[in-house]
Amino acid sequence: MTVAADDLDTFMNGLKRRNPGEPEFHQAVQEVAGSIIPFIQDKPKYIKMRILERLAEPDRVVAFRVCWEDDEGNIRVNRGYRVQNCNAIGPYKGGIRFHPSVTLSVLKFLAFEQTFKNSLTGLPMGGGKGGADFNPKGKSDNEVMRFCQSFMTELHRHIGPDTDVPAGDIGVGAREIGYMFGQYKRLENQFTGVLTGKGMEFGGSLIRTEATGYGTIYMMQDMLTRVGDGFEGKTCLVSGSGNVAQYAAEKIIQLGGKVVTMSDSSGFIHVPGGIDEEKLAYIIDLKNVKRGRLEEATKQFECTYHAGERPWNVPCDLAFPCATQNEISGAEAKALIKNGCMGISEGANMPTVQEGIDAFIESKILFAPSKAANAGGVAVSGLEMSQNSARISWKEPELQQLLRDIMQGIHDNCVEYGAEQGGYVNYLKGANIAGFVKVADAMLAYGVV
Ligand code: NDP
Ligand code: 2IT
Repeated sequence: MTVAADDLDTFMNGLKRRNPGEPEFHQAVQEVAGSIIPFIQDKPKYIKMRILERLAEPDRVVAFRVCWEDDEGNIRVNRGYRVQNCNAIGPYKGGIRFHPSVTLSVLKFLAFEQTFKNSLTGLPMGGGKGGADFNPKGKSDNEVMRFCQSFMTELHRHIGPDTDVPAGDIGVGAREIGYMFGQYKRLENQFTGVLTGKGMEFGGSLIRTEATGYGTIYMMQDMLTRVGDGFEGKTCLVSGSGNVAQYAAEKIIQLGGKVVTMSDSSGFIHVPGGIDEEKLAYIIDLKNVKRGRLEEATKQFECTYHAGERPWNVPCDLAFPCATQNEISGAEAKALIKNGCMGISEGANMPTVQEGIDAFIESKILFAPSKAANAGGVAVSGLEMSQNSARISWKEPELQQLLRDIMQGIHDNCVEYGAEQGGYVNYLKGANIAGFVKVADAMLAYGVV
């Protein structure tokens, strides 16, 4: 074994011992440590100051009870969290997830990843993530409102515009941000930019809604351009049908690609002729307004529905996982490669298991890892924070250009740190190292804190 591989084993054994029963957190740290440990071998300042060990221990974890009353008068109890991973380069920043699968392990993985992602944007934001094991599906608006208010009644004392600025994630969209912002404002008697993803009437930013999905596609566009290719005529798989998937699909269509799948947690639709703007508008209305199931699309337009399945066995040129973590298994990654897929850009956080990532990198196809590919969302959140601080609103063309430039910057940064002999770019390595260096150097400046 090389020194680096030996060190990785020792490091991971210690991490697993200190954090038992947290498989998603172990997975996320291992993926980053696999790039960082070889990188710091000849940089004793990072080793001596235990930078990686410190980054893998959150600054703070808050866990709390969230009680609320449902429409039948039953008292319900959920668990809420905020994981504040690292504020070395700015206030903690990251989304809030409401989903029954939320655990401390999931939020620790997300807060850890967010630290590197936010650094990559070039904006002054630290890493955090929060959420609850609350299931918004099937709940009335009033139930969601009561839950959000109760959640914020505890969370408000841990956040603030210069302390920690949450936003949306799975199960948290414009409706939930509105309810939480209203409760924060009421409790603190302050109108500040404490959340991002707000409505336009109360300090939101244009294109925040579109930013994550668009950014994921821009990342692929930049990878394709680098190898002299483009989106025109490419068959694309998209998973998910929520915020990120919707705008990833929209941008693919605008760039001349063909989106042949979308999915939700029950199954996927296959549309061999492609999802056009009209079909996408139907899907957006179905998911955002009617809060229905994707299967209903079979009644609206020609498509096949595959219950309980994921789209990765459908032949394609490009794939965009935009639903959730670990949604591409090792076998599915290999099926994608075998069927001719030439590129993956991850809209969701950690959608590919480690075996799948290894297969993508080994086969040398284009692979943009989530912390680079989906950073457009938090980047525009950072721009929302700037606008709130200055009490101004930028216009759409300006914001579109800023998002485009930030994604290009992330791409180029990954190339700088991830270029290997023979012209192949390991974007995973590039993203991990580029994200690490800025945070690590700030931590060195602070000494032992
Ligand atoms: P939404 O809640 O808007 O949509 C989530 C989509 O994924 C839905 O189609 C949902 O299906 C599906 N999904 C959720 N959980 C599962 C699961 N366990 N198995 C299968 N499908 C599932 O969330 P977003 O679009 O905001 O987030 C999607 C991903 O993108 C997440 O990984 C998130 O962390 C990441 N992300 C989001 C950003 C943002 O700005 N919103 C920024 C960066 C990353 P169903 O309708 O059945 O629930
Ligand atoms: O995973 C993510 O980057 C997000 N959910 C968005 C975070 C944010 O603060 O906009």
